[in-house]
Amino acid sequence: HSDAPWWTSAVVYQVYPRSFADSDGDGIGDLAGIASRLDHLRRLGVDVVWLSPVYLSPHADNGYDIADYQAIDPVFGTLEDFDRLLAQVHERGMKLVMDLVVNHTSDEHPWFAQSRSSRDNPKRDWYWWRPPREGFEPGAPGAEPTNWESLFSGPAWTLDEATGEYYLHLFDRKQPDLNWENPEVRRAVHAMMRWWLDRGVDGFRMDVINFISKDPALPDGVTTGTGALGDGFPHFCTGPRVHEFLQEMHREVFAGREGQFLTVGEMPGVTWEDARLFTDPARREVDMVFQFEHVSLDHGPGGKFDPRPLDLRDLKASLGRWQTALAKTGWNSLYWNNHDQPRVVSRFGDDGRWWRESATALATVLHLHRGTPYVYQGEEIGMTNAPFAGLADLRDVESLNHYHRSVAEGRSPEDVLRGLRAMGRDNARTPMQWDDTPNAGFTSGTPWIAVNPNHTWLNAAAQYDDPRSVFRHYQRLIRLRHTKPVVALGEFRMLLADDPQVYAYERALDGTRLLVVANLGGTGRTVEVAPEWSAAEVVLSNTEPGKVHEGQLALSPWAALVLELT
Ligand code: TEU
Repeated sequence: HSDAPWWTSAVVYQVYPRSFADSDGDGIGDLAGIASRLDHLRRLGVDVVWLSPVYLSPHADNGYDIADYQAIDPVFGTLEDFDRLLAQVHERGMKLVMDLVVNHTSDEHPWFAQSRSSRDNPKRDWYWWRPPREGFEPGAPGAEPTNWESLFSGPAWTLDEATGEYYLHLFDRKQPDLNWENPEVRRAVHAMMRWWLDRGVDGFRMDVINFISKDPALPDGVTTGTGALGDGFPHFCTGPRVHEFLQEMHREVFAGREGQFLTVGEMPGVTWEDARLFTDPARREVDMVFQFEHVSLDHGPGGKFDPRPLDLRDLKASLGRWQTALAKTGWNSLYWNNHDQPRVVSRFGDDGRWWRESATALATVLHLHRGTPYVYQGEEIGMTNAPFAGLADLRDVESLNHYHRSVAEGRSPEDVLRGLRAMGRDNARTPMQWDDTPNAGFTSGTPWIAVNPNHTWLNAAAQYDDPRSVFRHYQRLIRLRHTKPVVALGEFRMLLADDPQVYAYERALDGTRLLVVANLGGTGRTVEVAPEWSAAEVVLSNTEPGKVHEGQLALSPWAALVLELT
């Protein structure tokens, strides 16, 4: 298996710089703070650090709105700080991957400032400008060029009074979409990427990269109900030229360079059929993608802020389908959490009585699939959702836009808040809990978003030396991937697909077999397993492991174990 790419046995750790570690007491995390905590990552054993955006930004969307791709935002430090951090990451044998946010820029990027300045500015065509809908005055209700709804609520078009035209923004109005049809735009992006690779970075996580090719006809989307906005998704998700654009990027940026890079495309709405194309090595597009199917299964009829309980059978069917689809061609990435998702132990686990057991059981299930696992900061210590009391505690533009629009439409504030508490992105963005001091060791100042009060007992310092801790369990899972080829490369076979409480599967490679069994519920369960497993070795367990006896295995609440047969 020596020809398998290095990232098949690697684990990636995502740092959300704003909330990781603050070195200067301004309440916002920074590059020097990250540098001061690299030993935590070494201890955990991860191979790659992915940094969410640290570029110059007005922070309308916490850095996913970039005003200069080649400058570090002063709130995070300087380019010298960045170079120092990169060197320190490399000294510890890890790689550093940057976030690449090129579907859109900030409206404060000089490119957009020029583009909006006049209809005949040379950069006008770098963004999507359109006149009002035929027969409508600029600014009149319904005058937007298409009926698309923004992913952050409201119309996806904003009128710019100066020239009387609208610009497209799939996200916030401060995030105008770049026009990838224009080859100058693509060349500027490629040059910027080469500049970062020349500095020594090891790859890119590409933000909503399957949105960069829009159907240039810009058709209206389907609406549900009168006066409702339309669904533009079919017209910008995995659009007509996206594969061409990614192949071109690969040629222009990566071809002929020494190095062991990692590219991962974030792709909301991507299907496994498309994912196989995106990650087929022969096509030279990206190494792997972030898909969204498994984190949409608990969305209710009203969307993500109207959650419903997860049916474990749906999760198994979904993740199992992706395992099968990318078994021969392509590669999966594996994640429960990132800066956009609520905390998994609160979402699919039990952050009360079975906190430790459910955090470790969920980790076990995820990490032993075939694919590259991603750990989001705080997940490795079992951080939970935050007890947001009200609107004043929230910071996220998606949540705030959703709140204001829903309340304006007549929904009760308490009802809207309930959805935000369960699903809002701020749950993932509270400061990293290093220790039990007043600000959890995150800052000496006032944190930009409140620290979760449970940091008094839930923190990294309390877990390093406790062999049963969530942290130590993640450490063991990462080591298993590094040391056992069957974890990285073995074939995957789902077991007990119809069981609503137990997640079980087998991995196999060259005569080595692993059995992963997890009880994802708060009651004890007994499951049937093939009798040969009674002779197997327990390689990992989050509780006192049961034994296979006459083909039966007893599992306590949230018990997870891994057996190996050679
Ligand atoms: O997110 C893309 C995305 O579609 C969602 O995950 C998004 O966070 C939202 O919750 C949809 O309901 C990426 C980034 O990860 C996110 O932080 C940015 O806000 C977004 O793109 C725009 O750059």
